[in-house]
Amino acid sequence: MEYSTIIVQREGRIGIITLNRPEALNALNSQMVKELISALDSLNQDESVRCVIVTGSERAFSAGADIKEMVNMNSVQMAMTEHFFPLWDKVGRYPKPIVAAVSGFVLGGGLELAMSCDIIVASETAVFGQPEIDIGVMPGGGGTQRLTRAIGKYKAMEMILTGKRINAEEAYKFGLVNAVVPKELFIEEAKKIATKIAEKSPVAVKLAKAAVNKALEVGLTQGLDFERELFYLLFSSEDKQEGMKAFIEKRKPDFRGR
Ligand code: DAK
Repeated sequence: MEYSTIIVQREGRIGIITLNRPEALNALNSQMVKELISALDSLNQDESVRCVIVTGSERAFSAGADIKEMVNMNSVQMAMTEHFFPLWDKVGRYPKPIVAAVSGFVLGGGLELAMSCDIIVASETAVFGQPEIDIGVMPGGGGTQRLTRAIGKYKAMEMILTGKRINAEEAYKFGLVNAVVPKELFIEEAKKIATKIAEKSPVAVKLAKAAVNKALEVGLTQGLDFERELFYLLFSSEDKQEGMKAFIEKRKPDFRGR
């Protein structure tokens, strides 16, 4: 697929998707959503890619869904819109880890996209918000659920009901982001983390990610059962053999994803 609203690159074992609608602060329109889904599919199929970074520009990760595209849509048209739900679903259930590298505006659907990723690295200029209330709606891409799980009911309630934005430092304090770095470094920092993940066994990474996500969906007993099953499963991977042998032989493991 030819991309007009995103840029897709591969750097070693990392796939990098850059949102690229600077004139609209990377607002997510239907074209961008389609392209994101296609890019994620192709990076997932590419065995050489072990971790994905989703990023935007220094000024804006994304200012949310494209309001100009939604302004004349009624509820039936919105419900029939195929292009939004598949994106959250795709990112939320993506088998490979996704690091969001965010800077500037991270608002509405932009914040929901970042929160669907697994790790969030922020530039010191990042501002986070769910401002949908200001345009007469509410978060619809997972914001009420993911933000509440990330920062707790009271802070989430204030952000969602008043449209209050928080800065990167607050986001870090509240546990919404993994790291805050100078604006020149947010992509570099995300690459460092992605590179570390990409060196591990892709099988172990995939199952560990699934197990952590399970913790947000089920009770403790069911979560522990799920974890144990995946743990046993890893003992039939070649990567487990390689990892343990490499430790004993005092060398770096060569993980192949088998
Ligand atoms: N949509 C469309 N265009 C946008 C935009 C947006 N969300 N945000 C910014 N732009 C455009 C502006 O219209 C402007 O375009 P021109 O006027 O130059 O043509 C350009 O980007 C630059 O923006 P500003 O001139 O406003 O720049 P400022 O620095 O003054 O302000 C701002 C930046 C980010 C504070 C401001 O632009 C702003 O408040 N933007 C709107 C933020 C917002 O309300 N975001 C939430 C959108 S609603 C769904 C699931 C989820 C969603 C939808 C569906 N389903 C499951 C179906 C998500 C909904 C949302 O995200």
